[in-house]
This record gives sequence, structure tokens and C-alpha cells, in this order.
Amino acid sequence: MDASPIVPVETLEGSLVEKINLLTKDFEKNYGFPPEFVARVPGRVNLIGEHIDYCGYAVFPMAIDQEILMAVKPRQDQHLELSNVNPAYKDYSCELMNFDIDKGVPHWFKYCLCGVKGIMENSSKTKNELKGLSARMHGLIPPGAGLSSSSAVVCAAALAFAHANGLVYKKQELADNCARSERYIGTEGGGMDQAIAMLATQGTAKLIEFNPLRAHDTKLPPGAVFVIAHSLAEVNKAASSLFNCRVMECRLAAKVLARIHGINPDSVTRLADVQFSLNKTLPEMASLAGLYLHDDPYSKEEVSKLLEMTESQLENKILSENTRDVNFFKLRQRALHVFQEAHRVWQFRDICNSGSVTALQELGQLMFDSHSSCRDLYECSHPQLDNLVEVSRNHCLGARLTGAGWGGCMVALVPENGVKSFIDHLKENYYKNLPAARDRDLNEVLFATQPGSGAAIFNL
Ligand code: NG1
Ligand code: MG
Repeated sequence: MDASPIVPVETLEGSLVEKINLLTKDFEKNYGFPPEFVARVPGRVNLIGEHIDYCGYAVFPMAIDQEILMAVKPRQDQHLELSNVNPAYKDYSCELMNFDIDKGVPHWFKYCLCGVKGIMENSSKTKNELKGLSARMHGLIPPGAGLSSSSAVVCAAALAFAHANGLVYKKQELADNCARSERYIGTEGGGMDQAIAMLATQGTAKLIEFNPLRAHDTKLPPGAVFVIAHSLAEVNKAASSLFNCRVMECRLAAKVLARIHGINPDSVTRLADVQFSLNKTLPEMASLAGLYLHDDPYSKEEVSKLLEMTESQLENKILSENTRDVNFFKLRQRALHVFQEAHRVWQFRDICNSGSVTALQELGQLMFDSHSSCRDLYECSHPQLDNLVEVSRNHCLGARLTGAGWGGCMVALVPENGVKSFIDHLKENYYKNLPAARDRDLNEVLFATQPGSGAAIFNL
């Protein structure tokens, strides 16, 4: 894999040049000196494979055109000066040697600090040798939409800080590093978002496998277009414990399944670990989960007994800070979703490679199935998202929530010649009477997208 992603400015397309020029001017107006380079990191849409990356399973995202741009001037001191084109996001500054990322309110600049901290901890330079920067960010990915604006900010800051300090990393290294450092914000995410942000290439979706991180180009069948539609129910998963609660339920399901099968629960953290120990297929794992885990939620007491530990050991050794107070865990439903969804990812890949004349219909069905599973087994949907999928049902090939869920966007598979009529259908039947859609530019929340390119640095 190639080193730090530096792209010659002459290869830029028209609209990106304009955006970079505007940001450069805005930077100069704000700071009184020009930036030296711009880091660009795209958002992503996950086509299939939801809430399984942190269980060790492969996912299927592609980068979108919407992006985070960060204009930067390296400094000679150790000051970090962060500002945002959007006045709603307040300026922030600190010293490299003494900043702290608390797990309280997930302010925008904390995602930048995560990226910086990740590099500081994995640098060939000592902390004293590292220099600060002045940066101005322009975010063009709708926040709280499941399009991974958070990871794009983490990756942009990491890339910018590394470049400003003359540090060169492989893209995989940066992706792994950013996946780890985004957890400083308090969410126990997998590595999908940072991986696709770094490794995406124009024109192809990627099947991404973890441990070690690998990305495989996968051509979508001809005529496949993905339309993204925001339900306009907004979420910030870092501001609630819903996301981490699911991660913990999967972790506990893995340990309980391990115990039942005579494997030491301490040796597993992810459902994939149990599968590999048992050497079973994904459908076999789904059957085992259905057979050995009960439908009623497990109480903390029951899980502790099964894992032969006290409740307080469970809270302190296994659960995250913000899930220690959770008392019930739905292990069967979450494990079933994970094994079945992980299987759908491989089916999706096989259909893409099959050249079948019914490939588009088959992919669409997998997407509908994925949505139902997210809604019913994983309970990570939202009534507005469910409604959006239902309104789409007979007007596209397949549709599902994308990203963490609990609001945010749907992705729909639409044949190339049906894109306009599908978008018109949603405007008329979903957005027209939705109060949250009033005064919104619908082009920003409802658009067709093609696989875009990954993170890059443009030296000015
Ligand atoms: P978003 O959509 O950014 O909240 C999250 C996780 C992913 C993955 C998806 C669900 C982070 C940074 N991202 O994404 O790793 O688990 O949810 O598939 O935590
Ligand atoms: Mg995110």
C-alpha cells in the first residue's frame, strides 16, 4: 500500500478546487496568514453489514462525495488552534502537552483531538519534538446522519497533524490508528468508517475485513445506483449509551456462547472469536445462538453467574463506563443479527461477482432483510427511518438504514433509469409533509451517489 496520500493539486476536479479556494480565503481572513495544505476526508455509506465490524466481521461500505476539508498551517510552537467555518462550532485551542478528551459532551473539536492524540501516541518523534498547527475545518457531511462525519473529522485531523510534522504512515496504519483513537470520545466503535475513509478508491465499493485490515475492490453490477435519503431524525451516538450498549451485548453474547461451548470466556471479546474457535459457518453460528441463548433479556445477575464473576467484576472488567448501569441484555437477538448480517455481507459480495441477470433484485432483497434485522433484532432503527423504508419499498430494489441507526440515513438501491422517479417519489411521499423538511434544501439530504475516493492531502 502506498504511503501518505498526497495528491498533486493539478489532478483536482473543478468543484473541489473551488471549495479549497474558498476555504483558503476564509482561513486567511480568520488567521491573517495563508494555509499550507488542505486535508480532505470523505464520509461513507455502508451498503450492507451493520453493527458487525466491532464483532470482527467484514463490511461493505463505499466513500461518498461529501467530505470534511481541513486547511492547515503548521506552527513552530506546540499550540493547537482549531476553528470551523460553521459559526455554530466554536473555536478551540490548547497545548499539545496538556489536553484532555473527556467523555462528556461530544463537541466537534474533541474528534480533532482524538486524531491528534492517536498520532502523538504512535509517532517516531518524541512529544517534545512535535509541533502544533492552526486549522480551519469545513464540514460538508451532514452530522448525525450515519454518514460518518465523526470519523472523517478524526481522520482529517490525524492526517493533517501527521503531515504537518513530516510523519509518513501507510493508509492502513492511519486507519487502524484512527479507529483506536476515536474511542477516546467514549464510543466503542469498530474500524469500518476510518478504514473506508482512508482506503476508498473512486469507482469501487470495498469489502473490508479486519484483523488485519484488508480492503478488496468489489465492482457493483452495471446499472446499480445508490440513493441516500436522510430520515431527518438526527442522532449523535456519542451522546447516548445506545451504541455502546449494543457493543456490550455482543461482547457478553460472545462470552456466554464461549462458556456454553467449553471455551474460556476470557479468551474471547467478539462473536467472530467464538466462531473461529468452534470452526463453524455463519449459518451454523446463527443456529447455535438460536438454540443456546434464550429470548428473554439476561439480567446482570444471570450473566455474572454464567461467567463466574461478581456483578461488580462484570461492570468494571467488561462493561464500558457508560453501560455500567445497564441491567438487562438481549443476547440472543443481538447475536442472531450479527451472524445473519455477517452472512448477508458475503452473499452480497458473491452476487456482485456472479454476473447474474437478477443480481440487482437479489442485492435489493438482502438490503431489505438487513433493515428488518436492524429494526427487529438489533433495535437500532427509528420509526421515521422505518417509515422511509416502507415508503420506498415498491419504488426501489432494496433499502435499509445505514450507519449506526437510531435515526439518520437510509440507502436505497435503484436502477440507473429509475433514479429521478425514485427521488421524486420520496419528495412527494416522505418529505412533503414532514415538519423537519420545511426550509431544508432537499438536495443536501436526498441524493444519488457513486463510490468516491479516499483521504488525501493537497499541498497548496
Ligand atoms: P456511525 O454511523 O458513524 O455512527 C458506527 C461505527 C461503525 C459501525 C457502525 C454500525 C464508529 C466511529 N463508527 O458508525 O464502526 O459499527 O456504527 O455499523 O464508532
Ligand atoms: Mg460516526
